[in-house]
Amino acid sequence: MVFPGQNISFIAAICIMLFSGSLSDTSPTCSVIQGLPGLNGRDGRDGVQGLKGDQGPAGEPGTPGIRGSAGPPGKEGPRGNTGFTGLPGQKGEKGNTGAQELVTNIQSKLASLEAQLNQLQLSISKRTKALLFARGAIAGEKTFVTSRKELPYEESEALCLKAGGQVATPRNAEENKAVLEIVQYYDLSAFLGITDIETEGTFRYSDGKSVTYTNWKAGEPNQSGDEDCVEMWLNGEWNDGECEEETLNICEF
Ligand SMILES: [Ca+2]
Ligand SMILES: [Ca+2]
Repeated sequence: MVFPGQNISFIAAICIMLFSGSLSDTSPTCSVIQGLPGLNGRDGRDGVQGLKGDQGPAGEPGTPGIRGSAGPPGKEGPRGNTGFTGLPGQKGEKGNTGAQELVTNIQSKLASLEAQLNQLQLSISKRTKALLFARGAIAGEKTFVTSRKELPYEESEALCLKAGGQVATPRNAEENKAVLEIVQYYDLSAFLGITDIETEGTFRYSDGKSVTYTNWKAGEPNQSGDEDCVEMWLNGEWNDGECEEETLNICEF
C-alpha cells in the first residue's frame, strides 16, 4: 500500500521490527503505522529564461548644449597702397594770340604734307609708266611685269618671289587680258601661278586654294604626258604643259 505523503523506508522498518518480535506466529502480519511527515524536498530548478522584451519607446530629446565661447581675433590685414599722386592743376587758358599761332602752325604743316603727298603720287606714276614702258600691264590693283627671261616653272616662280611678287595669276578676265598683252608683245607663252603638282587633275593657286577662274582651251587640260603647269598661249587660252618647258617669266605685284 502506498500512503501518499509518507516515508516508505520508515514504514518498511516498523514492519520488520514487528515481524522479528513474533516468530512464533504462523502468519506474521505487518501492521501499517503512519509515520511522521518527512523532511521537505529541495526546491526545484529555476525555469528557462524568458524571451527578451520589446524595445522601449525613444526617450525625450535632451536639452541643447551651452553655446561655445568666441574664437581668437583674426590676423592683421595687409597694409594699404600708397595713395595716388594728386592731379596736376589745370592748364591756364591760352591767350587769343597763342590759339591763332597754333592754327597757323597746323595749317602750315598740312600744306607741307599735301605737297609731299602730291610729289609721292607723281613719283609713283612715273615709275609705273616706266615699268609699263619696259613691258608691263596693269589690271585693278595688280601690276604685271616681265623680266623677259624664258624659264622653267620653278625658276620663274623663284625669280618672282625674290622680287617680292609671284608668278602672274589672273583671277578674272581683266587680269587675263593684262597678262595677254605681255604674252602677245613678246610672242611667247607664259606660265601662270597655277599647277596640279599636288593632286593630279586638281589645279590650285600657289597658296593651295582652288582656282576660281579659268580660261582653258577646248580639250585642255589633257595631261598629255606629264603636264602639271599651266601656260597661257598667244590667244590668251590656257593649256596644261610640262613644268620643265621654258616660257616667258611674268610676275605680278
Ligand atoms: Ca597634270
Ligand atoms: Ca595639255
